[in-house]
Amino acid sequence: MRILPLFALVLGCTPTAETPVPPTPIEETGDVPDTDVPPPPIVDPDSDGVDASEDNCPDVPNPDQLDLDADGEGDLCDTDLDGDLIPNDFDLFPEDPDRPGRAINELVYPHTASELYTFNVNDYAIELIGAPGIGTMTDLAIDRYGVLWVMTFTELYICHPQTAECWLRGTLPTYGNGLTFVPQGVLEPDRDSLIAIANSGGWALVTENAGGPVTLTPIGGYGPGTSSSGDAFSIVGVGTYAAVTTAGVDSIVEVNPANGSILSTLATFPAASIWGLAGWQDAIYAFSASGDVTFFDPATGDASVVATHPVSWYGAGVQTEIPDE
Ligand SMILES: [Ca+2]
Ligand SMILES: [Ca+2]
Ligand SMILES: [Ca+2]
Ligand SMILES: [Ca+2]
Repeated sequence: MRILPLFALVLGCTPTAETPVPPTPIEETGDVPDTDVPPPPIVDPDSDGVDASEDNCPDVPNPDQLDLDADGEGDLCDTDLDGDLIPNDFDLFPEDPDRPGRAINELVYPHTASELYTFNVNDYAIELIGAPGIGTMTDLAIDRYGVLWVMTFTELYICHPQTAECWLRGTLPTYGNGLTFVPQGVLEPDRDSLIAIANSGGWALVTENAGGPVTLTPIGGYGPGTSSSGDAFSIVGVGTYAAVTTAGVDSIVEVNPANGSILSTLATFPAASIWGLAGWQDAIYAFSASGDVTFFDPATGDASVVATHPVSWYGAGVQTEIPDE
């Protein structure tokens, strides 16, 4: 009868019970347990205290990491600070994404003496942007980033392509009749070049001087006997074309963008005064003093009036590069 309690006692000491584990002796080999390894030193080539893997300007010291447009490129190394797709060097307001505004794809920009318009290359719709109130506008030009420049008889402006707000850039030493950009690489390696065209047909490179009188450097022109009818345009991959007057008749010519010399005559318009010229892929649009817009195909020579507006067109402009978007 004493066997059962003993059996119970034996069961209470089964191997399932916890048994104390003696501490592992620290080996005296000099090894340090993994949990005590210090973090590796940060990689910081510009020494601004921010690890290169997280530094929004890895090569420029910018401990504040400021990033105005939140595009992951810090302000000190972002070539387009405000993210409006106009690089800082060409952005009159490099910290304002809403100014100076960009031309919209598939629109060209005709104007009258006082009003800016858009002309849609797909449906030929004409829309009024507004009246800048800067005096008589003789022509406009648009660079590859979509920045729109306007020339009056006496001054040069940048104007917003959606609001018609304008900002003075300089005064003109002489009267100009036409304005265009020619693409970068033609006259200047790293920028589109602004060209003013005189009534006589002379071409001059426009250089700004901090808001003062701009410098006009003659580079060529249409040649003897041919004057400017009012405009020219140049698009990468499309060509450089001008509206000229010879013996009282207006024509569209292809010109050398480096000096304005005439390469060939594409069409003559005995009955029209072509004061504005713009284009798009496989298309030239002539804006006349009568308000007509004539489509001209430089490959086939076909021409037809595609729109008319009750105004007198004074000029037109289109950017130097057709966007991919
Ligand atoms: Ca940095
Ligand atoms: Ca940025
Ligand atoms: Ca910008
Ligand atoms: Ca801007």
